[in-house]
Amino acid sequence: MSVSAVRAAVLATAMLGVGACATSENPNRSLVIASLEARSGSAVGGQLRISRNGKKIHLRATVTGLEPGSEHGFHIHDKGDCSAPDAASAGGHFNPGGSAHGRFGDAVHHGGDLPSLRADAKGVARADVDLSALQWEGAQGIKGRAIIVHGKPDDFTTQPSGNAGPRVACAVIG
Ligand SMILES: [Cu+2]
Ligand SMILES: [Zn+2]
Repeated sequence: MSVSAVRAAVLATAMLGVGACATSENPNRSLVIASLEARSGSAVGGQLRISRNGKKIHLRATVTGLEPGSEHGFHIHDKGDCSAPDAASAGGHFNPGGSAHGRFGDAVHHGGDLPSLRADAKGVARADVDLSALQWEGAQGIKGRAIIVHGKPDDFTTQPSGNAGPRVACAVIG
C-alpha cells in the first residue's frame, strides 16, 4: 500500500468512527425518566428524572397530589417492582453498604435513604439530589430499583424503615 492509500484508509476508519459515535448512545451517560404511580389508594403522582454522567448521578423529582405542607419519607427501595397495590413488592430500602437506616448525608444511612419530600401550598414537592455516592449499574447499582414516596415523614431512627407509613407512590428506575 502506498503512503497515500494508508492515509486514505486511516481517514476512512476515523470517519466511520465518528459516524458510529454520533448514532450510538454514549455508554458513560444516561437519562432515565419515570412516572410515579399512585399506590395504597393515594392520588400521588409525578415524575423522576435521573441523569448519569460518568460517576455523577443526579435525581430530580416532582411529586404531586400531596397534602399541602406535608412531609414524606422518600427512598430508593431494593426491588424494581411496583406491582403490588401497596408497593410492598419493591422490598426494603436499597442498602448496598449493609448499613442501618438513617438520614441522607449522615454518617450512617442506607444508600437508598433520600432527603424527605416537603409539599408546598399546592401539594407539590420537588427533589434535587446528588446521588453520586451511589453506583449506577450492577449488583450495587440503582438502575432497575424502585423509588418510593411514603405517606408519613421518615423519623430517620426506626429500623429498618424510618416508620414512614404507607407507600403512596412508586416508580421503577430504568
Ligand atoms: Cu421507603
Ligand atoms: Zn433506609
